[in-house]
Amino acid sequence: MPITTPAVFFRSLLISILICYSSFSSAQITPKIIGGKPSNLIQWPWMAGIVLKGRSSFDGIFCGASLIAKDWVLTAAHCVFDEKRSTIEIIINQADLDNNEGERLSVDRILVHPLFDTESLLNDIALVKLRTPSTSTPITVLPTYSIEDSAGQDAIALGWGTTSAVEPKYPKRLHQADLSIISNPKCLTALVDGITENMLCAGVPSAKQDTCQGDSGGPLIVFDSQTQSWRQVGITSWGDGCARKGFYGVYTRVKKYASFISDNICSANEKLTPPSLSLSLNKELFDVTAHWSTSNKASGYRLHYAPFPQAQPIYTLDVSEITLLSANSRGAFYVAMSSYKNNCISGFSNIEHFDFRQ
Ligand code: 4AZ
Repeated sequence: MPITTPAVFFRSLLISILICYSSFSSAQITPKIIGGKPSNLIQWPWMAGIVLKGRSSFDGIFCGASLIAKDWVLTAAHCVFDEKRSTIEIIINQADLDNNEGERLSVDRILVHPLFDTESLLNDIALVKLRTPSTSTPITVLPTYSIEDSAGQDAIALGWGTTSAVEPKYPKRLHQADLSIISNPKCLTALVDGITENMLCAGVPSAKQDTCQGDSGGPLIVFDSQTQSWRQVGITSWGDGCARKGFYGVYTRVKKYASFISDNICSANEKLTPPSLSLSLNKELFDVTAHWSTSNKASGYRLHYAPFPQAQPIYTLDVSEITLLSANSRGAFYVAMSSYKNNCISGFSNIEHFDFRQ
C-alpha cells in the first residue's frame, strides 16, 4: 500500500517550488455584465467578440471570444457550432461597440471541439481561425503554478452581454464582473448537477455580479503575480439564470484543453520538443530528484504524475522555468514532463517511475 498520497507527496514538492520565487504585490484592479461596471478596454487588447456579418458591431454581436494567437480566437462551442465562416466576423480590441477602433476580421475556419455536446454543454470550446492575423496582443491560457484555477482565486469575466437579468439590456461598452472561483463541490450543491471537472464555477456570494445572455464565449481571467500577466482560465458557458443567489456561473475549464488548443493553433516550428527526464533515487532516504533537459524555446515546464502502477488519474503541475525538483515520498508514482511557450505545449517526455513502498 502506498503510504504517501499524491497530495502529500506533492505538497513537499510545491513548497520547494514556491520558495524559489519571491512574491509580488497583487495587481491593483479597477475594473459589468450584471452588477459589473464599464471596463477600460485598453487593458484587454485580446478581448474579442463574434458579430454577424453585414451588421454593425452593436447590432451584430452575439458572443464574446479572446485572441490566443495572432490568427486564432477562442470561444464557446455553443456560440459557433451552428455558424458558417461566411456568416460571422470577429472584432478585436474594440471597447466601445459604437466606435470602430480596434479590428474587424474575416473568418477562415471554425473548429468546434469534436466531443462538444449541445445538451450537457460538455466540451463547450471552439477555435476560430482568422483569415488575416490580428495586430493585437494574444492572452495566454496556460496557468502558472502560482495561480492555477483553484477555489477562492479572484477572477474577472468580460463581456458585452445583458446588464439586466430581467430584461435584455445590452451595453455599448465592454463590462467586467469581479468574481471568485468556486469549488466544484460547492457549485454542485448549488446547481444540483451537470458540473464536471472540465468545467469551473465563478460567482460572488451576494450574486450581485454575474455573466449573462450574450457573455458566452468570453474569457474568465486571473492575474498571475509571478509573471505580472493576465491568464485565461475559463470560457463563459452557462448558468441557471443570471445573478441568482446561491447559484454560480459555469465556465469551460480551459487548462483541461491545453492539448486541443496547442495541437490546433501551433505551427510545426512553434511546437516544442518534449524535454528529456531523468530521476535519481535515494531509497534509504525516500528522496527522488527529477532533472530534465532544457529546450531553448521553452519558457516553462509542466510536471505530470500518476500513481504507479494504475497510471490514473494523471495530475499536472506547472513548475515554471526550473529544471530540477526534489521530493520525499514513500509512495510509487510515474513522472513525466512537458515544455511550453505561450499557448504551445510539447508532448510528454520519456515516462519514468519510482516505487518507495515497503
Ligand atoms: C448565456 O445565456 C449565459 N450566469 C451565460 C452565462 C450565464 C448564464 C447564461 C451564467 O449566455
